[in-house]
Amino acid sequence: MHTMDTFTPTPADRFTFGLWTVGNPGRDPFGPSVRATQSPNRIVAKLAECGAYGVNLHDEDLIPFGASAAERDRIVKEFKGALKDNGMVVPMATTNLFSQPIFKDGAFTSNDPRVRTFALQKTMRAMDLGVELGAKTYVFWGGREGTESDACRSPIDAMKRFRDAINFLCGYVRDQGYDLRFALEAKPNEPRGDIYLATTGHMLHFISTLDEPERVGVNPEVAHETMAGLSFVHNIAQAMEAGKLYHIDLNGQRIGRYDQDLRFGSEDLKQAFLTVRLLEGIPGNDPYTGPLHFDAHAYRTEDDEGVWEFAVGCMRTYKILKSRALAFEADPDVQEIIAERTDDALDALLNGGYSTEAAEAISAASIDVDTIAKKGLGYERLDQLLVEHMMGVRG
Ligand code: GCO
Ligand code: MN
Ligand code: MN
Repeated sequence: MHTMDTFTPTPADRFTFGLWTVGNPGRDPFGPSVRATQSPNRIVAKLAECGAYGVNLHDEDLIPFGASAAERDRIVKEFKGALKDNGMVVPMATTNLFSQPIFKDGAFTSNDPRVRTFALQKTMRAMDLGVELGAKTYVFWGGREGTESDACRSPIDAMKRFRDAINFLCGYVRDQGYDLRFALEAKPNEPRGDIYLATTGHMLHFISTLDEPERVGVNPEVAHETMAGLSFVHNIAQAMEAGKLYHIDLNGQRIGRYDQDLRFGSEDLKQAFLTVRLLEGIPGNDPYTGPLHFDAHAYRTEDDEGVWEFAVGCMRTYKILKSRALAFEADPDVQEIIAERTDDALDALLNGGYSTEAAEAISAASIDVDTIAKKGLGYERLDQLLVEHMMGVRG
């Protein structure tokens, strides 16, 4: 399909895809599937061929809803065989709490205790499955945890119910002795009119209210934060700084649209560049070292071949952006502009925390307001350098 070069993906790059991503048959609200349904075992083999490291799944991506215990065990056994034969791993698993009609008004936040019970039951079984396959991260995306008619429940009760569910499931993981962390994935809307805990920032605060906050982090998705009109880079930066970036969903999205889940880097290349730069720790921060998951799917125009072009494209673009970001950072012209201005006396004061003496010294400091205000910062040049590096005409 492709000739090998330095951007050819390899398992060492830690790229992963969901079974539901490359397995997406192109169904949308306006039309049916345009591609054949692929078996999970075929997806594993094809992803391995493309250079991916692992595959993630919802319970129902692998085990059909309502399957018998014997059927489940047979499927799991064969799937484990496919993973082994292809040298693939399952780093993350999750529960489908949105497809079955019982979840039409949410799962953990439903008004009906029977629905909430069923959601916990399904999630505990899905966790058992994920752990059996080797998953270390468990994602919670509240697909239908939201409303159209907001008078149906108090949004305050929804918060409490969601918290109760996550606390309960942390308890289950402890009780079972599972080595499993949770990653909460926010989305502002779709399929509900409004989904609770709409952004990564909301999730970060919610985590601080849990019984076991250390077990729980976030799984930000490019498309979701972009739908909310936010900077993905700023959102993941806050999560990274808080030590909470437990997983990531990379894809492409245009602002103001439905959840497009496009190939990584296919939209807003500059945001993708800055995302890779930060994840890789290129500006000097601690890098993200977890799996690099693409939660995206091929255009509906594509056949099977196009699906694998899409998968390889996500991974190649990540690697190309990484190499471009390294070149950008190494450019002396760039460094000259972003070099931090230092002042030993002021830095000592600013970094020393509050004291009566510091307050007096800061009050007494003489700052040349006019000179500072008059000087341009060179960010036009910086941004043009970024664009030129990104486009490969420099460095
Ligand atoms: C979406 C979501 C999902 C989740 C997945 C794992 O908008 O459909 O991004 O793809 O990531 O369900 O929780
Ligand atoms: Mn999405
Ligand atoms: Mn996602």
